[in-house]
Amino acid sequence: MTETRKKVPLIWKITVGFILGVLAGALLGPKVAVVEPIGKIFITLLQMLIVPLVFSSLVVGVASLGDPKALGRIGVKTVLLYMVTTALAIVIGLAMGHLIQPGAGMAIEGAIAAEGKSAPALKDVVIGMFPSNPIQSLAQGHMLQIIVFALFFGIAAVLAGEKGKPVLAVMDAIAETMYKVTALVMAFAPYGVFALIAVTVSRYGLSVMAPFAKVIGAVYLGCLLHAVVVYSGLVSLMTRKTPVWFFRGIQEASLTAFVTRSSSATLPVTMRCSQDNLGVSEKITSFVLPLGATINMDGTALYQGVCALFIAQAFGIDLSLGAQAGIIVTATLASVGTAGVPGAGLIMLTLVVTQAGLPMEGVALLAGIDAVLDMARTALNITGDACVATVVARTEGELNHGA
Ligand code: DAS
Repeated sequence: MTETRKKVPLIWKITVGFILGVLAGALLGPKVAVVEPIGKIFITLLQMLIVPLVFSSLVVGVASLGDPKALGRIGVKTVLLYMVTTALAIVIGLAMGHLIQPGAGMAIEGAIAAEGKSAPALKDVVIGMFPSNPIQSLAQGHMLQIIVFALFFGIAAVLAGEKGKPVLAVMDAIAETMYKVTALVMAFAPYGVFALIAVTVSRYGLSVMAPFAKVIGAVYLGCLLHAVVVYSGLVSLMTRKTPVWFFRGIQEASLTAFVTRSSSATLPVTMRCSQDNLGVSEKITSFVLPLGATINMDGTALYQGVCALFIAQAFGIDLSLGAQAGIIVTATLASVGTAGVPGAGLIMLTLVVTQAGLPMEGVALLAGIDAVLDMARTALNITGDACVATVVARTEGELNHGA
C-alpha cells in the first residue's frame, strides 16, 4: 500500500529556508558567501520565465477578452487604481517621515544642491512604449513594449478569425507550459531564498544598520501600514473576502520579492499566486500584473517620501508644504519610471531629491543600506499589483473561488 505522503506546502519550505538563511547569515557572517551563486541562479531562473510567460499569457488574455472595449475598461480601472494607491503610499511615506523624524539630530553640514537624474519627459515615456522592432523588444525584455505589442497581436489574432485560431492555440500552449516551468523553478525557491537572505544578513549586520535604524523603521512601518490600511481596505470593500485570505494567498510572491528585490523576477510567482490562490482569471493577471510590475511601485513611492524627509532633516533643510506636494507628484512619476530590478528605486530617488532641491549627498548616505530598504519596498510593490488585480477581477466578474 503506497502511503500518500502529505505534501509540505511550498510556502512552509520557503519560510524555513528564510529563517535558516537569517540564522546562517547572522552566525556565519562572510563565510555564507559560498552559497551566493545559488541565490544568483534562482533570480536568473525567475528572469528566464518573464518574457515567454508574459508575452504568451498576455496574447491569450487579450484575445479571450473579446472586444477592445473590455480591454479599455479594464485598462482605465487598472491605471486609476495604480495611481491612487501610489499617491496614498507617498502620503503615508511623508507622514512616517514627519512622525519618526529619521534624520533629526544628524546635522550634516556643507551640502550642495542636487544635480541628480532628470525626470524622463512624459512624452518620451509614452513614445518609448511603442516597439519599432518587437523581436528586439522581446530579446531585450523591454516590458512596456512587450505589453503594447502583445495587446496589438492578441486583438489582431481575434480579428483574423479562423486564420488566427492556430496562433492563439500555440500561445495558449506556450502559456500553459510556462506556468509549469514556473512551478519547476519555484521548487528550487527554498534553496534560493536561503542563499539570498543569508548573504544579505551577513552583509548588513547591526553595525551597518544601527545609525539608520530610524529610517529603516520608518520605511518598514510605512509599508506595513500601507498594506494593512490600503490593501485590506480595498479587499474588504471591493471583494467578499477577508484581508487574511488575500495576504495568505499572495505571501509566496511577497516573500520572493522580499529576498530577490525584483518585481520583474517575481512576476511569474505573482501571476501564479494570483491565479492559483486568489482565483484571479488569466485574462486579468496576464494584463494587470505585467503592467503593475512595470509602472506600479507603491513601496518605492513610499520609500521616496520617507527618504526625502530623512535627507531634509539630516541636512537641516526645511521642506515647505509646496515642496512636499511636489514630492508627491515627482515620486509618483519616479515610481512609474522605476524598473523592477534591485536598487532601481535608489536611482530614481535622485530625481525626487533634485526636484525638491535637496543635496545629493543624502542619496549617497542611504546607498549603504539600500538593499535592506529595497526588500520591503519591492515586497509592497508586488503585493499592491496583486491587490489591484484582485479588485479589478472582482469588478469584472473574473474572480473565481466565489470571491
Ligand atoms: N527593486 C525594485 C523592484 O523590483 C523597487 C525599487 O528598487 O524601489 O520593484
